[in-house]
Amino acid sequence: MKKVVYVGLSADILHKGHINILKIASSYGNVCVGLLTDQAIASYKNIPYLDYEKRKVVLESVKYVKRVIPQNTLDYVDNLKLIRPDYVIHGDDWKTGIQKETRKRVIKILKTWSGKLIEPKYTKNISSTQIKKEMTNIISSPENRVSRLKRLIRSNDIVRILESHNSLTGLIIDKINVVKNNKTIEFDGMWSSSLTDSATKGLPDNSSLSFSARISSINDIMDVTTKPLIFDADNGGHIEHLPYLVRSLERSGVSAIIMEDKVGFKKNSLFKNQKGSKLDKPQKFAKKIKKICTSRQSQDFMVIARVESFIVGQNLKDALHRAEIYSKAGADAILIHSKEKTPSEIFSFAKQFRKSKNFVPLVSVPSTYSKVYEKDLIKNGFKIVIYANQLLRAAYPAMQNTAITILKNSRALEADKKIIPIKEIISLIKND
Ligand code: SPV
Ligand code: MG
Repeated sequence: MKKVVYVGLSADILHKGHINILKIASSYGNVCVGLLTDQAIASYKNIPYLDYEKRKVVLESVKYVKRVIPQNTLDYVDNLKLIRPDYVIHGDDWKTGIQKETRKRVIKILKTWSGKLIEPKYTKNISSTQIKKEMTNIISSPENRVSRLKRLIRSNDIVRILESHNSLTGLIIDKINVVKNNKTIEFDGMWSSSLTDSATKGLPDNSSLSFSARISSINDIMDVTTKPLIFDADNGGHIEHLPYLVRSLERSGVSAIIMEDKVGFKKNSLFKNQKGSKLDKPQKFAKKIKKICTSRQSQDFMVIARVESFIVGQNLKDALHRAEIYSKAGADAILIHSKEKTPSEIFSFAKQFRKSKNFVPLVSVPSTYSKVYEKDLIKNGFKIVIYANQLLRAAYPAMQNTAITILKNSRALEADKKIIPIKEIISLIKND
């Protein structure tokens, strides 16, 4: 009988390095590929460009592969116990780094049935530059971008969103990452904030900036970025206009619309005085949600209902009542907003709402309760965290101080010390 060979792969961009491993593997016997699920990949880096099913189809058609099964964790042990392969094949690049422990566990479990680990030399210098360039085109295409937020919600413990008020901030969100505990951490997407988009244009956050101007800002951002974007639609405007707004948003590649249940003259929710802002009738607001659900082209385009009960001084009961109605109307997620200094009121909401059969993922905007850690949001059932205004709040005082420094010194030398050199700003935007 032919021997069984196990190969664990992510295979997002299938290249000659993979083919080399699979070819060697097939010379030992029948190859079973343990294909890492989106969730398994998200446990240590960003989710792959292509989802599990798409990657599976490609691998199944490779002649060296007999079958493909899901590997649900970075760890091989569960699958190995199931398959009991004679061989595991892996490139020799996992002896150090994040997969070092995984490798040790593979060797240990294989020993129990006298299986062997074979480690061919890792293929270096594959030209990934060209491949990545092509992939960027795929992932930044509107259809792919729209769907990406839902995929992130399914795969990640928490989806981390940061405010973007222009293309440069979009690029920061696209590119910045930090490595923490062997894990690459980055922002998953952008928030088009009514507050910061308006402020950037010198306007108050009272809907005086039209949706068409907002969409034009978004298009600038979309032109140069790849990550999903969530659109802050205030209260969505007139129900009759919503289908047109949704159409424009989808065409731009936006992944979700967030709509708040307030009526009357629009005021930013973080203002102490909410006089003049009233909550909409829940059933009336539910109709707006339904309208979006029926007018969207892609089922992956998400409608997120924003409950403003706590903002206007209403209680937990009112917030829960509304969340139930909005969820039944088709909301894909609920943003429970708060302007308290601690997350206690949103956590008590989450505790109750989690018991409901209409529970949908929760969204948090920790502007006033900024001390909350993401791990505590996760524990309490939150799936999306939106850092709603921090980049503008960082940029504005920096620019103001520079202007003051030049005025005070009647020259620019002193300001130079606190700002980046000209050559850095020139090379900031790569022209390749
Ligand atoms: C925004 O960023 O525009 C928001 C969040 O809607 S808040 O400012 O808290 O209302
Ligand atoms: Mg807003």
